[in-house]
Amino acid sequence: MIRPPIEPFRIKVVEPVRMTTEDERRSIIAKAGYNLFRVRAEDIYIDLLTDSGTSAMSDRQWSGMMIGDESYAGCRNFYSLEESIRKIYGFPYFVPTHQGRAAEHILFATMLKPGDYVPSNMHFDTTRANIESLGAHAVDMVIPEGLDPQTIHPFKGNVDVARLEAFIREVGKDRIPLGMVTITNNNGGGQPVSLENIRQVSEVLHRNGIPLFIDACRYAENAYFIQQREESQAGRTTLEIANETFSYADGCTMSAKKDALVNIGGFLAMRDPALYERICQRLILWEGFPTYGGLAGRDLEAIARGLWEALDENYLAYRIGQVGYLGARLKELGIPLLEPVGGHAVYLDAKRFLPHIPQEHLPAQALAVELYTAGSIRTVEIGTVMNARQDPQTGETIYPALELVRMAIPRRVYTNTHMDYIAETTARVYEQREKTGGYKIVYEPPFLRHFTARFAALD
Ligand code: P61
Repeated sequence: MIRPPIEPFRIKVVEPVRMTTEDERRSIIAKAGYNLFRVRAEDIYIDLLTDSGTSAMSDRQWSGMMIGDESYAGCRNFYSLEESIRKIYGFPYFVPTHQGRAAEHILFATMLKPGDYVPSNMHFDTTRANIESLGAHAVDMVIPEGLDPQTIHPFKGNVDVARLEAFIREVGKDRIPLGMVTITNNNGGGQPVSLENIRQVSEVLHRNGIPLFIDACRYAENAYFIQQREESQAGRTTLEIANETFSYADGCTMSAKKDALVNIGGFLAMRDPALYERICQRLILWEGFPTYGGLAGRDLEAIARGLWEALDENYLAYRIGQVGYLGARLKELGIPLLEPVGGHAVYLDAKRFLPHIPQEHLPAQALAVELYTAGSIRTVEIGTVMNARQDPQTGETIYPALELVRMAIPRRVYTNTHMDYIAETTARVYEQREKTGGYKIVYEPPFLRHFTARFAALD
């Protein structure tokens, strides 16, 4: 008997959700071109599309919103956020942004030229798209274990440090204005990066005069995994681990919609005052004045408070425990998963779930559609639709190594009974897997196609 974790909160506000019939869902998903991004949220029972911006805020965060200072310049909540960032991240400079990708855009537009390279364990899709839209190259170099859904390793998000060194020698340090590490590695299954790996990456980059920026949106979940899995770190607090994590970096991009437990917001933080000056110029043009950066004062206060709540160890034990509980239930039911289970999501392995559908017929997309039709559960495809590339020389499609369906768990939102429902619905889809067919794309835009693409079922 697998026991779910006990919630370290009680529920003060509830939001009703509505169940539809299977026939209704068949018609809804067909009208949406079989793209779950195009389905209305009201037609979803359990929404696992993302853990981004979907958290339930605490009473302390809501009360902080009531003391939002909406002055154009120098609002008090900016200083409150500054204090949280200094104490947790240790960076002396930061600018708020409306969300993570705005921080990425401003950072890359300031630092990159066409033809430059940015190595990382794995770039998330917005990071990659922001780099590529400037004519630069986003290069992934996660350890080989990170690309195999079945290999058990405590830190599958680690950077392959030997490859990083070889890569710097090959393209030359002058073509690499910065290196990145994504914690936890979202595209690779929400897998953590060890403190030792971050230290080594920092050492290699700095030896070559290259700054390190951390994509920090799940920094607290990563710190918890370090505490639980990295032997030398067992006795330390998650705050101490976060402090040391960022001590190796020159800055970070942050989507506050994840581990700051808010519905909107982000920031870009750094050590270098000259870079900060240049960033402020761009920020004013695109986001807003440097003390609000595209957000309301109240949003800044909610982030300032959420950053601390995310580091609370009772919360983290429950949070990582709930995702782990869903993973364990699915495993018990024989469902093929990416293992170990990640921090913010369970990733179904579509290649093993639907082995009769070849990758060009989009098995992960097919599985996401089935989960919606069977139980009104919305998930997201992280496979060929999101990550396939065109070979620039031959024009041929390069398929991603991982063909996944992500069940991202919003923070403090669903109960453990919901987790049971998700596991049982998935088991029903698994039992009928042979009846599931593939899909083809009938419309796609040039960038980030998964948001708006439309599909048709193959016969
Ligand atoms: C997510 F389907 N993630 O996981 P922003 N870095 C990292 C992220 O996970 C991330 C951002 C930067 C989302 C939202 C999302 O195609 C998609 O605040 C590691 O969303 O701008 C966002 O932060 C960007 C889902 C984003 C998608 C793009 O669900």
